[in-house]
Amino acid sequence: MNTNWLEKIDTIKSLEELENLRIDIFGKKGYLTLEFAKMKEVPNEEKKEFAKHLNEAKISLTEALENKKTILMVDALDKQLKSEKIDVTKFVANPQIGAAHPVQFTMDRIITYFQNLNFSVEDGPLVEDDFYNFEALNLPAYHPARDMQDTFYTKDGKVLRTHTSPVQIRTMLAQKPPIRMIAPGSVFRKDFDLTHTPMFHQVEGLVVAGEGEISFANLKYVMVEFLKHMFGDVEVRFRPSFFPFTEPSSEVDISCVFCKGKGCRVCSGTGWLEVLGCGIVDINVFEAVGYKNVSGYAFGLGVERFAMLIHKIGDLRSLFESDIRLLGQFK
Ligand code: 2U9
Repeated sequence: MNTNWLEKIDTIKSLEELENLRIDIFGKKGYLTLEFAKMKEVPNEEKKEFAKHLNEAKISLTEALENKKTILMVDALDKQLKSEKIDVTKFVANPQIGAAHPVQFTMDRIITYFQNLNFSVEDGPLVEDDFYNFEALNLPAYHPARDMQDTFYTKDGKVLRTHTSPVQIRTMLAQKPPIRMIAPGSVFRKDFDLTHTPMFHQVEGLVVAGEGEISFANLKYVMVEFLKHMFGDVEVRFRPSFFPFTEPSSEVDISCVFCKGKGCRVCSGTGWLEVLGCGIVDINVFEAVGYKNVSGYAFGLGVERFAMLIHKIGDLRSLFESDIRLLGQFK
């Protein structure tokens, strides 16, 4: 009978069949279970021989089942490996080539421009302390920009940075003037409509040198050259404005890239597009970081807006949809 079971194990072709056969032998009503149950009917003088015989059968059948299981599992793995084999050297006629996302492309162009002027590229945390994001930037408590409606606060009183300016504060605290830096990165504001997304990208810049060494003329020259680098042959104009961290401050427009300044839907008929803000760093900001006898300028811009004007993209939301039909156009 033992050899009979061993032969059966030998012919098994699948793990499922093998399991059924194991139950036929070792299960509740299996062959060996029933044989062991017969023990009590065996006369005492034969019991020893009977038990020895059954135990040997148990050992050899267990072993045979285990061996067969290993063989079948190795076979199955072998088959799987063969069916999933990939030829990594195979020539593919039409490979899909990726491209930089328009926001990344624009960001890189901006960063390269300032690196060539010897600006360092700095970064910092996205979750900030009130001091770096507001207080040190001349935005004291109860300033409207701190409103819960505009700013994402965490439960423990931190903020998702609303601009990259905290990086300039951290850099000033860690280094000594002269400083010539940009801070590119993502920022967060509670704003969601046709022209705003709750996360967007900024590049801000800061230059600090000794007292009387930095003038608005320096700022103006660098901004005009930068905008010509980004948008080609455009007119640039400065309008007086206000920011808490700069004084005097200015908003900067370029002649409309769509109508060349004639007036169209995009520029609301004005012929001008606002592209950045800038100014001479407010004395209160320098005081907050303990800088004395210095002068400096700063600027800030939204990268998505630049990307839309450079690539003539009409809808801000298309920059956030990862639609391959849009991305495919920027190879
Ligand atoms: C320090 C001192 C001054 C950064 C500046 C702007 C003007 C500005 C906006 C442009 C479009 C933000 O993305 S946007 O909405 N930014 O107009 N930013 S001056 O001034 C600083 C920053 C840091 C220590």
